[in-house]
Amino acid sequence: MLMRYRFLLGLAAAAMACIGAMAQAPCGPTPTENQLEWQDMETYAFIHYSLNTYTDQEWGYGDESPELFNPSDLDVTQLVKVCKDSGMKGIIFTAKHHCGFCMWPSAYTEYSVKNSPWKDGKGDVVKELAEACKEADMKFAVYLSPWDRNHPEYGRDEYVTYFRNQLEELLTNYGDVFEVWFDGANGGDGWYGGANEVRKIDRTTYYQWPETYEMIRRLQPNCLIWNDGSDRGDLRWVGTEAGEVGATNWSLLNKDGDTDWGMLHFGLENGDSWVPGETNTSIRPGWFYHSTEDENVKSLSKLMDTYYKSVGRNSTLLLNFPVMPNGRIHPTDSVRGAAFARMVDEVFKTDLALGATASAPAVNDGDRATYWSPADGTTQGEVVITFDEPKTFNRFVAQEYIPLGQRVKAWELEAYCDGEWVPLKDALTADGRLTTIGRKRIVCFPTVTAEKVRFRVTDSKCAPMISTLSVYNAPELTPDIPDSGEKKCSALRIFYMSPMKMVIELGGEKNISGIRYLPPTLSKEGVVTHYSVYVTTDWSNWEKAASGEFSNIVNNPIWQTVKFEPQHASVVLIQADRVAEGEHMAYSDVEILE
Ligand code: FUL
Repeated sequence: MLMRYRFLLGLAAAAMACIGAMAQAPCGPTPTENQLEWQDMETYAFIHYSLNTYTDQEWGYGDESPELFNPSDLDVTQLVKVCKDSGMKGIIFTAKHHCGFCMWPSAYTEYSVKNSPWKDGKGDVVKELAEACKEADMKFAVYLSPWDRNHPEYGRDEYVTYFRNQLEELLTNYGDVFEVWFDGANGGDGWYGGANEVRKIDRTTYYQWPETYEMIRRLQPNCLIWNDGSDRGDLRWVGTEAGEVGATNWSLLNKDGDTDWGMLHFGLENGDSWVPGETNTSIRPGWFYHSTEDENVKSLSKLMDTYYKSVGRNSTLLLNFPVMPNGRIHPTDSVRGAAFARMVDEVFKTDLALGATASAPAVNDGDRATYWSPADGTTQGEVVITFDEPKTFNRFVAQEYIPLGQRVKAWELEAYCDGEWVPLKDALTADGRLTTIGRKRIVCFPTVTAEKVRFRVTDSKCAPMISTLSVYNAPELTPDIPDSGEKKCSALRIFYMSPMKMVIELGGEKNISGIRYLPPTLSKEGVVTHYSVYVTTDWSNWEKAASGEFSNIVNNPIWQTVKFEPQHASVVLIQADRVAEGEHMAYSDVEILE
């Protein structure tokens, strides 16, 4: 494995530098070649596109008609170009989301593009996209939802066979697949062939993952398995869809046993398996396209923050671009994506350490396969980089030689300015402390001008192995905070709250067209998953304005917008038909849309 890695980088073993005999042994679990190659992609895209795009939902129930799928202008080359121009190295496509609708003409179901008017049922989005990716030299991967709200047999063994057959189609007919994404969501209820019921499964046993994994390895030996369930795949979820992993991030987990939130978010220092974290988030609040979110595309500074908190924290960034009903990515998203890619290039254009003198030349020779390790094999040590003349900078990058394991537990960074060493702290964490490194750790701090920079490992599991230390000066970014664009009622008055109801007085009669709900973000307690909205002008005749599900609100606790036919009202009642946990509804904020 190590040899192959060196080979991939086009290096001879003789190029290794500063290796003590002891330091060459692996330290705990090590990555596979596939995992190493995958992490080197750094940024790749998700594309969420399905029937939800046509129903303005985040999760389909499974009974939506295939006839809804009829894009007027689907152009997969535009999708691929937008992703590529945004710096993405590949695309993971929602071949099947929870609604069960297949974006390819699967031989095993009628619920697919073959029964849609698009291309008279002769189209295959998966095929077109896979081919366009190949053409553009982008990697291709699939998201196949294990939860299927359409399938009549969901919850029984027959469905597991169906799921595997579908996976076999996807891994056989569409060329190389770099990753398979098995979303863990399972809200329980669904259409299920007309049964309209709640079906709970035991995630630890139902899908019989070991057999499925065997098939994947056989059909696509280079494919990585993403699974947030108890059957450990090759990659892990980082416990949030907000776009950040812990500043301390071990690429390790235990092979067996439950994974709690902390293990997902920070990894496990002494885990027995190499399971690196993949940070997934959307360029918009939701995963699917909603025109109401056109003004809420992430700002450039937010995207950069996300980059530092994913790629810069020993993870990768899986950034989602939703497709509009016409079959294209919205121009705001593509412009923002391209600005993001340009900014990443700009920030990391000139490595100021490259021309400097390092006390261990392996760290700034531009070669990731050479590394510095303390000569005596101890778990502490330092490297000083001296510039020819004082340099101005605000970013520092450290990389471990991970083919032999992740080692560093704590380190410090200092700049030598005006005759003294000043500590440089991580500005993106509360305490500024520097802990793990892994494949890449980026530290952001206020701009300094210094003659030298000192990197000091203070604690490590085994002798540290540092392949690269780099220094950059990022241009200043002015944060652009997007406006939601909606006109909102001011002077909201929550008149009354009972455990599952909230009554809001509008302070006079108004025409209202919707509500917005921001759930509590730190706990599932009281998060409304199913709602009804009623309005009245006289407190006695109540009209139902809307009801439905806030799909995926638990994992992605963002503003939820409910639009309805304009209603004349002086009082609005929001009822929680179901909450994720507990017996009371809770909220961070509520707005009424005029
Ligand atoms: C979640 C799903 O429920 C969302 O709809 C989305 O696909 C996201 C990437 O994963 O768990």
